[in-house]
Formats: sequence, structure tokens, C-alpha cells
Amino acid sequence: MSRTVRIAAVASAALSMVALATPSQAASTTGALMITHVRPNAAGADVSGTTQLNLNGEYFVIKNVTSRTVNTSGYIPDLTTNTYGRALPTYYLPAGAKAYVHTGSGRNYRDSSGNHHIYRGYARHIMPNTSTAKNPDLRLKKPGNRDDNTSTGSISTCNWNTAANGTTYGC
Ligand SMILES: [Ca+2]
Ligand SMILES: [Ca+2]
Repeated sequence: MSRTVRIAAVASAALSMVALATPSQAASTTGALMITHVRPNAAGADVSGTTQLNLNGEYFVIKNVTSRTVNTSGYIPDLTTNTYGRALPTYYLPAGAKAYVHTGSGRNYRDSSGNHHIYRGYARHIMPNTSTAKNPDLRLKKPGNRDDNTSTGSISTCNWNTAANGTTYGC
């Protein structure tokens, strides 16, 4: 195979992967915040021995779909695989802004691209890399609701099956 053909083949494979990551339906919400994307499987190995790696490489993205600032405090990301998710911290997300909600620790901030980053402070990965039996895999619930794997209080959902390493999926 010539170099040109090889490059074309690689480019074609890359395009196929992008196509796979394209959402089958548009994200939606009935509330102020919407889950738009997920990266359930952080890039690289998740663990080395007993050490958790790249916890902040695991995240989901929320968008403030309103025309006012929204305090994320108390919103519940409910993973269907468990019933011990913690509420989001206080963070004032401006109108129309997006926030990456990271699994690990850090100081919440706005980056130079205008995207926001919120940290949940877990000491291990929490989003399943393979989640074929749950639907949805993740719900976002309004403050005051429980992480109990029911739809009560749910405003936005996201679903994935097998999440490839370091790959972001639309919801
Ligand atoms: Ca749950
Ligand atoms: Ca994960």
C-alpha cells in the first residue's frame, strides 16, 4: 500500500470513529440544565495497582439552557448502576454556558475557552466503562430528589453502551 493510500485509510478509520460517537438523538432537558456529552472511560489506564489514574479524564458535560445564571448546587447526577451519587456543589453557571463535571478533585473554574469545570471529589472512577444493560445510564435530577435510580425529578438523561478509551459521546 502506498503512503497516500495508507493515510487515506487511517483518515477513513478516524472518520468512522467520529461517526460512531455521534448521538443517535439530540440531548434534551425539561429543566435549566442539560447533559450534552459524556466521557465515561477516561483516556489511558483507569488504575495502576491500587492507584486510580486520570480521575478528571472521566466526566460529563452539562449546559445551562436558560438565559440566567444557574446555581448547580443540589442537582443530582444519578448513575443507574448505584445509589450513592453525590449532589453537585455550589457553582454559578452563566446563561448558555457549559461545564465539564469531573469525577476527581480540583478547584472549580472557568477556562480560557469560556468552558467551566466542576469537580465532584471522588477518589475513584464512578462512570461505568461498559454499560449495556441500563437505560438511561445517567440522569440529572433537580435539587431535592434522590439518587435512587428512578425517574423522579429527572430533567435530562444520557445513555451509552461500551465507552471507548478517551472517547466523548453525545447524549
Ligand atoms: Ca444511581
Ligand atoms: Ca469510567
